[in-house]
Amino acid sequence: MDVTGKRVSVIGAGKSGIAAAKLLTREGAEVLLSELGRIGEKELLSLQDMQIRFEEEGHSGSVYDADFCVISPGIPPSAQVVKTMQARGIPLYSEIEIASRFCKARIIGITGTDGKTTTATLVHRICEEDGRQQGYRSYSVGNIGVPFSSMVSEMSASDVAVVELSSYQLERCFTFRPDVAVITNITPDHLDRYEHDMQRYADAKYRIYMNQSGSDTLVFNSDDPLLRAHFSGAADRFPFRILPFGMEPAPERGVDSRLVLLDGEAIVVRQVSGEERFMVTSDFLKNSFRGRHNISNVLAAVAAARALGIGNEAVRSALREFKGVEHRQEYVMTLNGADWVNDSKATNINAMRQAIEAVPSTAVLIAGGRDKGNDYASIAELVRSKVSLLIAIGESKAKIASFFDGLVALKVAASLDEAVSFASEAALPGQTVLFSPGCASFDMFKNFEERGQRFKQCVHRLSL
Ligand code: UMA
Repeated sequence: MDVTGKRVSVIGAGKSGIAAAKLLTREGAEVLLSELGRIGEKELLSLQDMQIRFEEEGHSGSVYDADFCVISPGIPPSAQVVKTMQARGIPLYSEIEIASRFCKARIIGITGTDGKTTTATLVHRICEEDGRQQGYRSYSVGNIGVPFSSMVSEMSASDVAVVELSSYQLERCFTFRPDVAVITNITPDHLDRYEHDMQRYADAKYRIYMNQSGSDTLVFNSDDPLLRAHFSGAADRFPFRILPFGMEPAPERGVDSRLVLLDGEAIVVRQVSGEERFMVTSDFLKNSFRGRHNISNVLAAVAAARALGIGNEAVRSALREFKGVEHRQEYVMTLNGADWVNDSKATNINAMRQAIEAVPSTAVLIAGGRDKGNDYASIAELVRSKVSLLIAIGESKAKIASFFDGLVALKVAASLDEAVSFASEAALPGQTVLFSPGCASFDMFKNFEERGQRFKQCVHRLSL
């Protein structure tokens, strides 16, 4: 992509906007970075250093004086600035689209409602292991927290970019074409952004494969009913290779040629030359990395590694070493015989369900935060059977308390600190204290990372 002399407006000076502004400036574009709020001091200095034009506290009319615009993922299509850009016919691109146009490396794109960060991290570790032997580097970028644009200039053709992708980031991708695309699952989330239309949310995710062809591979979870239906009979309909994985017994018809599957405790890779028993789950499951959903994430990563042609030893070694991802069912410590688990990343009901299911015995559950239109009916029975005490926090505490009243023992806490102290009084040896909010963090914290850190601090304080 030649952007020399092009006038580009970058809207939003969060992580991705700043990274895109810097990349485009280095590539010769005339950038205006425009932010509705304030830009941090450190970021301001780095922009000044590179002589990047910026504005704060609102988008002026100058943003429309552009050949194209890069929009940050957190800015919804309903934002006035987006509507005006569209009305004026100014092309809008996502930061991922821009980065990918400068990317020489092979791209592994990973999306899905849940499990994408864990799967992306697994794939990245496998590639790192393989890259050490084969002489290439692996980069972990995208929704995971490091903007693709910030690293793309370092990458060479033999490297691998493992890009975690949210639906927001895929919305304004047009030529983005991963060599390997992975979809972990699609369940209701972020529906406020998609006018409560599940199909629109799924369609944003499906953009991951829209430019794939011949030599590219799509890996998908055939246990997911929506994905199974979508890719049913896919071989004839899509111009790329399809590689399903799954834990449930393969259905008689439809997508049943699973290539990576679970047979009892064994991961099996099925191919033309026969079936290969690859590993058993006890080789990689451990206190810090457990639960059926994580077996599913491993299957996705094994399938992606196959698609990349990575040898078995690198995959086995990376999986054996893997200790999970921070804030995703992260084991914190054992106190008086009870395990404390930080699952702050669980911002929807599906993630919360997976965390409760992964608890080996019973749980004291701390949940709540900013509600995203949660319907608790689907986990009511699970909570009744596995949770001995539910402690509700945050903006949604009244909603949670009223839904679960009479179903399970309940407490309402004024803060996360208070919830932790209630939990420590109630937890019995052998139980798990699970912090799995099922809600967004923005009612009380900057983000889920800050929320998880706070939880861990509170738990560590208990041990002093
Ligand atoms: N803003 C405007 N004008 C507006 C509205 C907002 O200027 O009309 C400004 C905001 O004040 C803010 C910026 O635009 O400064 C928007 O930034 P952003 O929300 O897009 O955040 P970034 O810092 O660029 O981080 C983004 C992702 N954030 C979101 O998608 C909300 C990060 O994912 C990602 O790690 C990062 O890019 C690097 O790729 C976070 C996330 O919460 C983890 N993702 C969601 C999720 O996982 O559920 C999708």
